[in-house]
Amino acid sequence: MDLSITLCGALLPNPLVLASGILGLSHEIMVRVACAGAGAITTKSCSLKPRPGYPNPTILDWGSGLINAVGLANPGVEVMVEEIRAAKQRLTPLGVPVIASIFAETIYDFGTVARFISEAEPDLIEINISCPNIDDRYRLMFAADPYVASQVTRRVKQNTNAPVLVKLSPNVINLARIAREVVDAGADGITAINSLGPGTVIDIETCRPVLAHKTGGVSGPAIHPIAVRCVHEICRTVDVPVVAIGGVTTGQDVIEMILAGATAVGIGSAIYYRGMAVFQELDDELRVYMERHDYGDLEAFRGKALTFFD
Ligand code: RRO
Repeated sequence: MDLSITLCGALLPNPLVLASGILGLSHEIMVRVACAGAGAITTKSCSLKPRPGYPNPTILDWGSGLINAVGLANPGVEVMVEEIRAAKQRLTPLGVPVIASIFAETIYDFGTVARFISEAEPDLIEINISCPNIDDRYRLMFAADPYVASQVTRRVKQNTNAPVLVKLSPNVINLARIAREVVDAGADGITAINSLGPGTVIDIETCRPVLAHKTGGVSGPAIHPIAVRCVHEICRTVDVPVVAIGGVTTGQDVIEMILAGATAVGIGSAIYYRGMAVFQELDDELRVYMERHDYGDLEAFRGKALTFFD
């Protein structure tokens, strides 16, 4: 049985990708995740300059999922270039690609970060235009506006030869149009979704919001059905590979994403719930399903649910 996939020219041994923001800052941890069975590793989003992020608490298990306001904490692109170089040295022989996630505060800076990070020769670049934790309440996410999202995509494409994934947000009313615009602007693939919200959790004893930043992005099992709907909407609209993320915790969740048309599936909060062994366990769960249905590879059932939404 063959679980390998090709994602925008990169060969992955299996479709289970470490999602951005989870464990992906140092090369040692990236190697650990790859050795645990991930098919590709996405780094935490990095920006032009280092960012300290928001004060603690930055993440909370609220019962049916997680909520976070990490605040794009990262050591800056210069340090991440070195981390990715070191990670690639170890991961390329294992056949596990590295996806460099980048973020910037302006359309122009997205191009600059893309140019710098390309020096590390990541297998793919993921453009994070969908973080729900941006500080200024009057500034929209780049992912909220089809024109702005396409301009960011164009700028990054002009500054790198690596294939580019654009990470979209569920917190929009025109997801299909945004997907179409970024693909028309040159996106080689789409990652969907970033966390939902922002939301908030209030401590009923102190009457205060629990997160220091007060609001944060919601992830985990509670958002999974929303993620599946977003992935299906994107897959029926555009003809590029989609990395599906959002509350994927079980083998059933992985299969749902592939039936909705996903090429690869991102794993994030499931590491918190099931530990690092989750990659191997999901791989096993996927194989059991494929054996039961007599599928030899993922292509045999990818997008099989799409026609039922017509
Ligand atoms: O760092 C964060 O607070 C963060 C980011 Br960059 C993102 O893309 N999504 C999220 O839920 N948190």
